[in-house]
Amino acid sequence: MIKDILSNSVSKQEKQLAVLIDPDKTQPADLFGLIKNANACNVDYFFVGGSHVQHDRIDDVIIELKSHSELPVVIFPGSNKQISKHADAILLLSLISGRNPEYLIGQHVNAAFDLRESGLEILPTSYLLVDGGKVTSVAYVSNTIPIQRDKKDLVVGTALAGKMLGQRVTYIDTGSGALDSVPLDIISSVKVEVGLPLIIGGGIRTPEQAWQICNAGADVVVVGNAFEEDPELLFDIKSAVKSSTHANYSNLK
Ligand code: 1GP
Repeated sequence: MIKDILSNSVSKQEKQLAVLIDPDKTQPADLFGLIKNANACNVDYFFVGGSHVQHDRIDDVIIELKSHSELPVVIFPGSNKQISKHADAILLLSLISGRNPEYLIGQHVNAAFDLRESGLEILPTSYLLVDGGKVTSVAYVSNTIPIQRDKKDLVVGTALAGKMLGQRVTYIDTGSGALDSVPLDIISSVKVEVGLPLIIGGGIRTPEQAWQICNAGADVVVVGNAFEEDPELLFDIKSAVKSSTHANYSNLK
């Protein structure tokens, strides 16, 4: 079960890396290179999903991943259409930083019977958007306003409320292609105050950034765009994530 892999890593303080694949943006030729590198450096998960993905594309991509890799595949859905029985699990996201009922409960109701049929492992997840310096697709499509970067207490309070409502994972995102990643003080406060497995994504492009984010308290770092542009970056980011308990990033060089 993915929840056991995740909680084992959290308890051992072993940080993890997820490679995000957006089926609408990743061409089949690029996918092959990504899978090859992900296998070679043994990343922890493939996350698959996006704000505009067509249902049949998500199936195709997950089948392709499963036929060339044994790494776990977790759906990171942009809508109730993004369900595939070929994946290992799904992050059942409730977009609790927003006030759009569609993304708090509406899509979930539409997906409920299909999810039950799929047999997928379900990971109930608080999903919070924090401003990353530009309007990203997820903010536009979900019609929600990300929380401002200087509103740390609001982020912590929202994540805490998610935990009290029974969510098992916290995912804080600035959105794919964001200019800035989630501020480090937000990451460390949410980790201390909420204590659930913490996933951080959006705008992560360098090993240094990934290292700092893990060191601040993230348990899983998600990278999408940067690997689409340069699949070789996977090796450096994976080793930064793995080594993130070192006191100083420069010690690694
Ligand atoms: C977005 O967290 C992901 O939802 C990843 O973002 O594509 O900017 O790496 P990037």
